[in-house]
Amino acid sequence: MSPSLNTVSSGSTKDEGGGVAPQNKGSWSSFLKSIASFNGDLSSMTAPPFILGTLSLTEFSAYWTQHPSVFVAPAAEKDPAKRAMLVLKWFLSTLKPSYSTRNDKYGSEKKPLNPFLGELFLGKWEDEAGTTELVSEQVSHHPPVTAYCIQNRKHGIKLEGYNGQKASFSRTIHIKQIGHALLTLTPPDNPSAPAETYLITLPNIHIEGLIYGKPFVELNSCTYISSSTGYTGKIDYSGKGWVSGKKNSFTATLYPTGKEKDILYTVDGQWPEAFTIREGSGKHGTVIDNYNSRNAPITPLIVPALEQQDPWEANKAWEKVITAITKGDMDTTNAEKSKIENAQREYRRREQSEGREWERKFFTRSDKAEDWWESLAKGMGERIEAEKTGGVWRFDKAKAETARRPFHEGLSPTG
Ligand code: HC3
Repeated sequence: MSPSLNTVSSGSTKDEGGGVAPQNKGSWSSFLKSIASFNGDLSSMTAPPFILGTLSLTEFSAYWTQHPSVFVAPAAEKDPAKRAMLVLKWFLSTLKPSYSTRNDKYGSEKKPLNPFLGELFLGKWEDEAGTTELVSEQVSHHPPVTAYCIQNRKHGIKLEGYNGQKASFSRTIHIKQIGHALLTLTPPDNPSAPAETYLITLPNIHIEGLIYGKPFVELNSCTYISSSTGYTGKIDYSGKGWVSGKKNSFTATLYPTGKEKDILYTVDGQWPEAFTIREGSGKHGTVIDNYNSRNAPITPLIVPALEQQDPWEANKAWEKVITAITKGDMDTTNAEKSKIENAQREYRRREQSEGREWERKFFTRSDKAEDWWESLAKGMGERIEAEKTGGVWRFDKAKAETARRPFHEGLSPTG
């Protein structure tokens, strides 16, 4: 049975001992040799059995909201600058769940399952923030792209986004994240005003500790959050250098867009541990919040029981593969994966010969981003690279209202 059925945080198989077990040392060095020339989609990275994870990338979308009350907090703040700061705080609080939950004690980051086109991951969180709903769908296979929408209707807040990854090797594995997230909220001081938006860029990643067989994620350079209310959050990531520095560190600043020197808030810390939010610039401003990433209460994601899941839902679709990986049974793992891959090839062949496309259940593609979206990106020196994600993927409310199980009647991921 999948270890990831009820909560995302209990998802991956952990190597509690840390490092590669003696019997796996040979296949680990073969893996390191094989990735030295690696370049491309994560799906083409072949990994030895003991580093195969049991979480699919569609499930990773849930890491955005392990703390629903932090997610909805901006919706209650009347001052726009403080609201932007709370959005920044929430984003920083998602870094530990996203990039180190699976890897808490020792470097043991595993290779996730590569979603197939049409794979769904649906769930919700219920807590003092009310109900927060999650929809995640694999919307493209070539290039691989996952889209998601997370919304809390009570607080009028919605996060939608899509992302793909491009991997390359140079001293270690580098992963470029392509895509964006967009947070939309209704300002509480003026509920009749148009919703405000925050465009969020995604950090690039490299893997540390490969040589020691203890892989963990480190984030690179910087990302931005640009708001329609005229504020920019800039997050600079850094790691442990040869001489100084601590792993998984960052410094973030919030300033009026275009005035990078007029810092309103500064945040610094280590994202898997803790961070401090101060007023103004540098280390001397008044502390207004200390956030402890380790103790922050996690609300478990509720996903339907396996028997109630549709064949296109991740846990159901990957059930046999997950069981086989958990048992270390590689023959069955490969046989069950092949069933999915072969059926997917057949679906694509048929669609091509019939001149139609796979039907996405919750998201719709457009060829380019709307102008206001491009202009938020431009303010951060970025561009919406629609050509790299098979288009721009937006949550489609009309589709979502009619989508229900069985999602693709008569069809299953294995054909
Ligand atoms: C790089 C990564 C796969 C991609 C994961 C992404 C970028 C997926 C989208 C989420 O929103 C955020 C996210 C978090 C973690 C990222 C994974 C960490 C490790 C994994 C590599 C492919 C694993 C490499 C295998 C090994 C054995 C070297 O660790």
